Amino acid sequence: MLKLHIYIVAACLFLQNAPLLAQKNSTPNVVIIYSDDVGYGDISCNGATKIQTPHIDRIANMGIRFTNAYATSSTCTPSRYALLTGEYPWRKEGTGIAAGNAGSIIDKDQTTMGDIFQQAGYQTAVIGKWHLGLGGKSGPDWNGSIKPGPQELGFNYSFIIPATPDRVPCVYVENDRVANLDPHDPISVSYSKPILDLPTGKDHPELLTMMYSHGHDQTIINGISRIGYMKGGKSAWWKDEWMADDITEKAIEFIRKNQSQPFFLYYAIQDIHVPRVPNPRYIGKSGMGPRGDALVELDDNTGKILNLLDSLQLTNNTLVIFSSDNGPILDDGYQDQAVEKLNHHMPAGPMRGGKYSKFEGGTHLPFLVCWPAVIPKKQVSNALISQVDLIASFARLLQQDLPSGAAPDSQDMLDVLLGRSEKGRNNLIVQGSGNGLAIIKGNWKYIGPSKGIPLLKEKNMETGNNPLPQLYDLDNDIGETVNLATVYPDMVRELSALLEQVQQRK
Ligand code: NG6
Ligand code: CA
Repeated sequence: MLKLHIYIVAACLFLQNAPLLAQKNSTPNVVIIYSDDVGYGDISCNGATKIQTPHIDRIANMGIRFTNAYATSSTCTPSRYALLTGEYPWRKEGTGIAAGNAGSIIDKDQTTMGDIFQQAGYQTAVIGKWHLGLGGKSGPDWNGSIKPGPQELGFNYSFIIPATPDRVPCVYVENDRVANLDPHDPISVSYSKPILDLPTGKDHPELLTMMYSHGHDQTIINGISRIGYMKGGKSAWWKDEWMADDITEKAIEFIRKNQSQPFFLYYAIQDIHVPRVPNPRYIGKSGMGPRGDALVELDDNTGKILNLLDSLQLTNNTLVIFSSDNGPILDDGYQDQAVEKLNHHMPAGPMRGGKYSKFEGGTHLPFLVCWPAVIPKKQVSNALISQVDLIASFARLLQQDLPSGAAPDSQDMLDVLLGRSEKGRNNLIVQGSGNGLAIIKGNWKYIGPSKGIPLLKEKNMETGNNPLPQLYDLDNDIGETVNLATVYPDMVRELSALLEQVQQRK
């Protein structure tokens, strides 16, 4: 009798808690750790041996390591556009690498990933690199209220680098204002003509603490010359060596503040984009110069976020994703010894090309997912998946409808993300620099003919552009060494037709 009672009480408790459990399992906290210019081979769980990334690897150990995951593009702005909107960036004009004073690239009426989380009752934040333009068509008013910005695009809170660490203005924007701006020292920014107040790298190389290798010879801020000209705003200038700390601190604050309700954090740390200026704590840690040291910094900051989730007992019900916006590059414009100190490390793993490239190195990236309450540990998934799919997948997880026409290229890959299925996308389009696109289907990759230059000489980077069609068998040749286009003309025809068809479809 007593036993029966216990069963009944237990059953009642279970039933009472069932909706809660179900609800909990559909409203995890979500943290996207979106690193910058980190290649597939840059993390030790993907095979790096010259560098160790134990904290990043923890995510793989707690969940799934994807071997076949992609960004849509091999540069930042288009990849971030796709991540947040679920639309292939080449469908929209103006999604190339954005200048530091570009107007907002995402329209206010587009549905973003932030919107989906907000609709589901989450607190949302973007903290780190934005690089999707700010303000109206003519760009932001740096000395006033900067709108539209992340707050108009689904984020309750934002603390951002407007563009890139190598582009002016070198200030953070917190919500709609430049942080720490002294109104008596207003900011002006120009990407066309020099503003004469501050010296440039071109005219005053003797003032530089890090010499440029190509481009990056305009206004000098903190001893580093940048892309673009600026003056004023001195009290608001970031300190490059504290940038990762500043971003991580704000992320920690946001998580702490929202620990008792569902939150979505898009943590877009600037590492390991140029200029690579890790905090002095990390200097010399990798033996590979600033690029390797910035990787150690990235890993350490990832650890800080994971440790915080542990200490707040949020790990179990937080879905964490680690990825990168585009593939790796060694010399991206500063003389920081990335080439000289590489020590046989392979940033893109076995893949050809990197940042700016249509070859695999450009878009085939680290992608790790954990959510301990739901996803079993230590899995490897070979499913074809793209960052563009996250918004539709989250919409299903959160049981939110996407408005019609929103996120047109995003496919619901929730089961793949949660390790319940290996059935990834049927096909995926990837974009490099230069015209033309590439499509991946099964083991085949077709790169359409392109007039773009085949080699970025000063960066020593192959773009994958070729006036002839290219076809690679990724199962047997992930390094894209043998062009099989003339051997399998039918496959070339099929994939170029499919590429065309997806391009036409809206
Ligand atoms: C390029 C910059 C490069 C980097 C890139 C954007 C030059 C010569 N090169 O134009 O250094 O800033 O833009 O990188 O200016 S991304 O990761 O944000 O796409
Ligand atoms: Ca990038």
